[in-house]
Amino acid sequence: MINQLLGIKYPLLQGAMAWISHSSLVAAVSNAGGLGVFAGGNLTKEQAKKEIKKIKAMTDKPFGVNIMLMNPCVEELSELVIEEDIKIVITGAGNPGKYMEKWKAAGVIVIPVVPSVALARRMERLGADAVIAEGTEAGGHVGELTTMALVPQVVDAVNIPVIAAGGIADNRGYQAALCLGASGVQVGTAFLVADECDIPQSYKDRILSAGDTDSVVTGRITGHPVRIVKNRFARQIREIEMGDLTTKEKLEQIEEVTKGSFRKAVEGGDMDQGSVMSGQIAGLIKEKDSVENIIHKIIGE
Ligand code: TUI
Repeated sequence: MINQLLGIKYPLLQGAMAWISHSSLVAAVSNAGGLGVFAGGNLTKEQAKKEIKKIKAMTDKPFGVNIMLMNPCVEELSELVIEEDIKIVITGAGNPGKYMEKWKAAGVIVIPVVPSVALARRMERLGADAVIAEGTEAGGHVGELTTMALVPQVVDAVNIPVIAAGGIADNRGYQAALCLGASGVQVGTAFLVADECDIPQSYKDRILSAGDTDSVVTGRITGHPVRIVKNRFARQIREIEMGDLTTKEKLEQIEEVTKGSFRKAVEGGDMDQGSVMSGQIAGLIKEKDSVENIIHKIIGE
């Protein structure tokens, strides 16, 4: 069902990862039969346009574009996907309600990430073609509910396909998601170690060496909790959060230390001071592999 909707071979979407899911990974996932998803992240319209052109040159298979709704350029990016004739848009980190009508009118398939039943219902009412129910096991910006609790409740609440995300990195996770009623899965962390994933080796090594309890959710106080690997940066945020400052001062300090921290990890390979986003399932990922093999192992081919 989801395969037909998206024109893909396997019901597997690659989770958009800011600064990471660019042309190399996205094209590899789409070429291998999944849905590659380009992360608009915090890019400007011009930066995103350039990368979309690269993806189009690297694959003739369907791919999606993720619009991260906290991006200051979100209005421009919402236009860009129409201008570039993008067929599939995935949204994250907010409510895409105000863009839905425009995208639907342009014939775009819209798949919002939802952290709750309430938002899933609202998205269905606004014309979403499917939703991604993402549990708090996921890396990056997360909601409160676990995949195990969230997915079946969303499945029962809506009549559109539900894609499960958060904590899925092997065939057991894939099968479990289907058992919960999901029509497909979204996988992020497992692709971090893919040969085609263009991040520093230190980031890949950190994922490969991670244990089950090596991630932590930081920044709850900001209203935008983010799951990252425990490191000096994570401890710094935790110390600010637990300290004696006023809330306003804490928020200012967190903003200051967070500025540029993703790029420190993703471009500089700084596993100590960078914001190293990862899901809880990193502990299961023990070897590097090609995108194609990673997908085949998860699907069980
Ligand atoms: O978006 C993600 N994961 C992300 S985005 C990101 S970039 C970022 N960096 C720092 C702070 C915030 C973002 C890194 N990782 N996953 C999808 C997702 N969406 N998770 C949770 C949500 C979500 C949360 C609230 C979706 C909708 C929502 O709606 C609230 C509302 O307004 O109703």
